[in-house]
Amino acid sequence: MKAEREQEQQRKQDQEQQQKEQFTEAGSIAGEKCIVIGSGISGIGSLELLEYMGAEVILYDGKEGMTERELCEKLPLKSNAVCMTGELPEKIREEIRTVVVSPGVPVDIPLLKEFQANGAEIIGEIELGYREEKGRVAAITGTNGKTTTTTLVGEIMKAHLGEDKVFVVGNIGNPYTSECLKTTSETVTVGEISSFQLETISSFHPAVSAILNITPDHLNRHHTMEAYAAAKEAITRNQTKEDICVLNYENAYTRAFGERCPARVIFFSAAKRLEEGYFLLGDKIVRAFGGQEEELLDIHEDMNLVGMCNVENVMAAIAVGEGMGVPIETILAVVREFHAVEHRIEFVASKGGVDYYNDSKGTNPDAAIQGIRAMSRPTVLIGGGYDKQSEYDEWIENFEGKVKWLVLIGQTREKIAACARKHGFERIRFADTFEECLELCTRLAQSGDAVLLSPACASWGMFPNYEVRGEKFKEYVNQLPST
Ligand code: UMA
Repeated sequence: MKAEREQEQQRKQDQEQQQKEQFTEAGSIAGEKCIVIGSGISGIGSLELLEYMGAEVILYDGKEGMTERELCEKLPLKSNAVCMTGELPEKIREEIRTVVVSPGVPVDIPLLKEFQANGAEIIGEIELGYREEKGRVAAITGTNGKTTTTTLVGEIMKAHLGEDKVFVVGNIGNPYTSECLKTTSETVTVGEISSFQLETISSFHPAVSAILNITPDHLNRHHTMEAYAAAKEAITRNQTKEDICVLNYENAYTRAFGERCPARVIFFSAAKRLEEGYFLLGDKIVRAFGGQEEELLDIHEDMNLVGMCNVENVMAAIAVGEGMGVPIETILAVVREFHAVEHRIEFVASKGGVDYYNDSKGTNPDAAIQGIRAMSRPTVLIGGGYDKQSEYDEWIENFEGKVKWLVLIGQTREKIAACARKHGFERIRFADTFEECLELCTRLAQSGDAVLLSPACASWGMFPNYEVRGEKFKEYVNQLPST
């Protein structure tokens, strides 16, 4: 059994090395024709790295109506890349050997299938960055909590190694390809890795991974929960028992995955006293190992974050930190100082006795459930946005008399309203613009209430991303009179 495991481990290491060498060996990518699909931040990061490595790069964007000229305007100053939009010439579709695809591009589109059929390798920006990685990697995925946990792990690693030895990359908004060349054998990269990004990895191999939870999201892209869960589980694909995977015991998917996870599993639980792992007991976060229990933190006295979701994020971050070899005292000191990540149940201001919270990152029903659960006052809730084909029943069931008014915006507003009415919730208002919505919330809220932007939907369609939506909310709140 042990010999088999060692063999398997060796096989994975050899494969990984081979894939890395394909890129780093002198001349392997130099002069090769590559195509980067998508001209967002991952596309531009990939393009810069490929050009640095000597590849001939085509930048392609499939956005309808985009001209080659518009695309060229996105090129970095020193780039020699060729820009292409619309139908690609057959010659290009046949001769390209490496395709670097942006996370927002579905992997099953005909263009990618054709490249694949012609023998090209399809990789994502994370895989491309990882092939130049020289240090250790901690990688965090999950439907919700990724950004908070990744940021906290980043802070923990910086406290341990120093600011300049840690890179925080990935879905958090910082492309891996922009940092990977700075890595050394002494650095650590902490990655927030989305399911989209995990669909296009092959050799990516974190020393410590975490899957915080898996609940319905992005089903328009992954089609089934099984496919979505499989994408998340791929974070452990190249891990062995020498590595660690941190999993949530209270999530059915991640608990079941613990049985077949290739890495050593460390569980955390907000509900159950575990024999081994991290768990919540009363108000204390406790660590149990080797038959010994140790109280680590009081969730009220030692944490500045609100909501049970954040207790889970903190437990996961402690587990990842310890897995990466950081002393517990360092970890706990960082947790005590850590404040909410922007746009995640972020307290903005109190105006006229009303507390305003920005949870713009509540982009799916499960994340928004955490938002509403964290409120302790009657709440005017802002919901709605881009349709990811989510179901809203569970979110609405969690209103539990706390939501006074639901103000709806965006593409999903009718669907959410219908669902709310089905659950007997009638206090619904519609707004056509975000400005109208914000003014309406201020009129509906009374002193002692909260206004919460936690829309259960992505921002696309009304905003370029959830950050802009959150910024607009904060700008509006900050200009309100204090009394
Ligand atoms: N495009 C095509 N063809 C398509 C779809 C898109 O050419 O079929 C083009 C678009 O026209 C556009 C470009 O692709 O020019 C956009 O690429 P992208 O959507 O991958 O955006 P990036 O700017 O590269 O940002 C991506 C992540 N975006 C998505 O996954 C949608 C960012 O996560 C991430 O921060 C960034 O890479 C760096 O890693 C954002 C996100 O919304 C925050 N993530 C989702 C989430 O958190 O729920 C997964």
